[in-house]
Amino acid sequence: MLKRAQEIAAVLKKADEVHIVTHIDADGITAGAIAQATIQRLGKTSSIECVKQLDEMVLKRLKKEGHELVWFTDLGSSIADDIPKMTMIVTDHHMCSKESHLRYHLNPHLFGIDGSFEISGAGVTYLVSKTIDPVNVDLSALAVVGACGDLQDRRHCKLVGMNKTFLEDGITAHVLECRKDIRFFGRETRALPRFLQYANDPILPGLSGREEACVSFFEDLKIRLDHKESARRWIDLSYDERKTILSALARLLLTKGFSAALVERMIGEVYLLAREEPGSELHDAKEYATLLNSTARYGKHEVGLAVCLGDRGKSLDDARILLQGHRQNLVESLQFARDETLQKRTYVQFFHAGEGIRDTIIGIVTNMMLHDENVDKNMPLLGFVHTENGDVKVSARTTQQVIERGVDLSAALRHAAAAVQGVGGGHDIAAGATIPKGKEEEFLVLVEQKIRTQLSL
Ligand SMILES: [Mn+2]
Repeated sequence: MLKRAQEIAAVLKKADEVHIVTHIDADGITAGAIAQATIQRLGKTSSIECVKQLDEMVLKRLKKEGHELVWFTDLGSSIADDIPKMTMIVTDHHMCSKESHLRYHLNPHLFGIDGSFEISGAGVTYLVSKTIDPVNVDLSALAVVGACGDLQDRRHCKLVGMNKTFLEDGITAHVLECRKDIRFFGRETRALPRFLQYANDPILPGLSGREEACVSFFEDLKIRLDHKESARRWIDLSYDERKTILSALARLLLTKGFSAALVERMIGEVYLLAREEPGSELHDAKEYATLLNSTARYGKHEVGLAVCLGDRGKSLDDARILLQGHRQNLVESLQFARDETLQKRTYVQFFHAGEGIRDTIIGIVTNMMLHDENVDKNMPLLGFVHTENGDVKVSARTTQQVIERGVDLSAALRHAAAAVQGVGGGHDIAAGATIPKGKEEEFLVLVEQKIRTQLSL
């Protein structure tokens, strides 16, 4: 992998101008920002764009625009062949076939490394950046934000593999800190009741999704929710208060029959951006990733990119406003998904949101739905939604326990989508596809066939 990174570094150093094409999620934005900072530091000109997916239309347009060099980050591994007269570099981590015809293609799967939890798109891009100039180690902070955005810490409740190396780079460069703490989202910014209400890994029986129950939970423990009229957050609590809460949560889970292993998932490594202000949306890597998601998924990728590249003025203000909107949208979309009847089949369960949910957040909503109390954790969940250009977007999510039985959603969706003239792929635990409208039933049958085969192997 390092050798390939060096080859790519050499190509980038020789170029005069680089056009970057990246994905619209947090990992994509951080990957794009790492690429852009790297090119800028080389004193070269760069331009950047974010796309929802890389299809023939985008490739055709890029070819027509006549770029000397295009650097694809967090996507591109699906490109079949090099395009004459346009040098293409790909730093991606999505599942891909080992026989790639692309010349400058860096993807962990080509080297037997798992791209779903050992390295993200931002990480692969950072590897090239660090190879170009060791001074770029400060960008490791963005690589860790990207990895957290892609939930790469989920399997082991901490970052492992190459991600861990990047974390160490960041600690050495004083841009990252690592702590052992509760893993729920919003340690730094969420008021305590909301902090528990939205916890989903593990879900908290009786508390997840119920604000009033969460308020009484804290009251019963004699934990004050406010201090001088401002809401207290997890980071405002004393050591003893945290201990009291954690033991109460552990008791709750154990009495409801959860395994000790699941209870332990509450605690893990959390990653802090040492140069950011504590209590801000940028201090915790997961919260940073969510802030970025709320820019690009609403067509404002330039805001997220500017924040990654250091703008703490107007762009950060704009990003915060977008985050508010994103939160509101998620709450409404999740409610919409809950109101849709969940349909259970033999090997999968699904809901079809029609026009009710934005296609850019269907993945997040499907993931939130999967952790809902009435959703079966033993089979994959698929969310369908109509896209602006008349197709259907599918997001599939499942749990670790299903993966361990041999299910690979990436392979299943890629196979089923291709059979109905669509495209699909992603990771074993989280995958997506775009298919023509009206092909949903045919697609579901094919996905189920594939999953049945995977389970029997
Ligand atoms: Mn990614």
